[in-house]
Amino acid sequence: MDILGEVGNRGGRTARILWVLAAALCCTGPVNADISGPFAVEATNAAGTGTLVVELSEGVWLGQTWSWSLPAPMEIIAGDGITLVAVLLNASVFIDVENMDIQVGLGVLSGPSDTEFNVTAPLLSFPIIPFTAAQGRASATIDLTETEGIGGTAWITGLPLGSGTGIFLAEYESGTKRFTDLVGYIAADNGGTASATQNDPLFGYRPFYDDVSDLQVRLAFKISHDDVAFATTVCGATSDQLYEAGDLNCDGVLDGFDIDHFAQVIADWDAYVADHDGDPYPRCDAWLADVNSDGVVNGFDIDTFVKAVIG
Ligand SMILES: [Ca+2]
Ligand SMILES: [Ca+2]
Repeated sequence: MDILGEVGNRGGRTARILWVLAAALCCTGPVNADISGPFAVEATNAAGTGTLVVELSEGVWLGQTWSWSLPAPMEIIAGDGITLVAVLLNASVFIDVENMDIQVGLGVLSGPSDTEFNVTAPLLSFPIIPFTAAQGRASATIDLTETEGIGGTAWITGLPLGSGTGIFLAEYESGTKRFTDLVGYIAADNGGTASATQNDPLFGYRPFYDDVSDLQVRLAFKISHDDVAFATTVCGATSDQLYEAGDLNCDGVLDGFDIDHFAQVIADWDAYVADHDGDPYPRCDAWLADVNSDGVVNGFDIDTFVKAVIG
């Protein structure tokens, strides 16, 4: 029992403290949450490239939220200072820092040639949410209108063309990892309209299966010339424990299949950690073995675990 106690304590105290700290931060709101970087819209077509960059100082901070909206439609002009690339009909960003939510709205009129848009919202950072609790959601809606009415069609597609990449991207880890991408392609007939909505997941939140410490929303799309699109997207994260204590194989259920994994943690913490990093077993957290919640993983957890499995 002494040996097991040592196993539980060795190298684990610090981790436990960090884990408790992270949990405390999650449940009292991400006090160290912050946003960084500008809201940027870049439009490119045969006429050139034009950019709108909105710095954080241009938006409005209201308690735990930051927002900005375009006061009036705005022409996006190419680098030559003269040539029209596209028109921004509306644009708005709302970031709820406390609740880890980002909303972006955008209306564009494509230029005289097919136009690419790259839109990036500020990065929302927060204290790390461990993979055992990190969950996210994203939804997007787009309305497309064909404006010429002379036998034309309108289309809008994610970038790069043909890859199936969504128009809306919800990313994390400074944009290096993808949570989801939504709405790949829609089209409208001559003078007509088309719209699409997609939610991931359909309701509520789903696991990232990864540690998460920031979120970013991007829109990357190409739209046919002279056509109009209005897009809105929402992306958010939440911290909600996914696995109950004792679920040592992290399959979401506490049952007999956890016994071998629990026994391994108690006997050999390091071996458990090595085996549960995704190979050969799914990533899981050895601290879930602290079923009696005394802050230590050791033989004193066995009785509680057995009762939990049987009960
Ligand atoms: Ca299980
Ligand atoms: Ca314990």
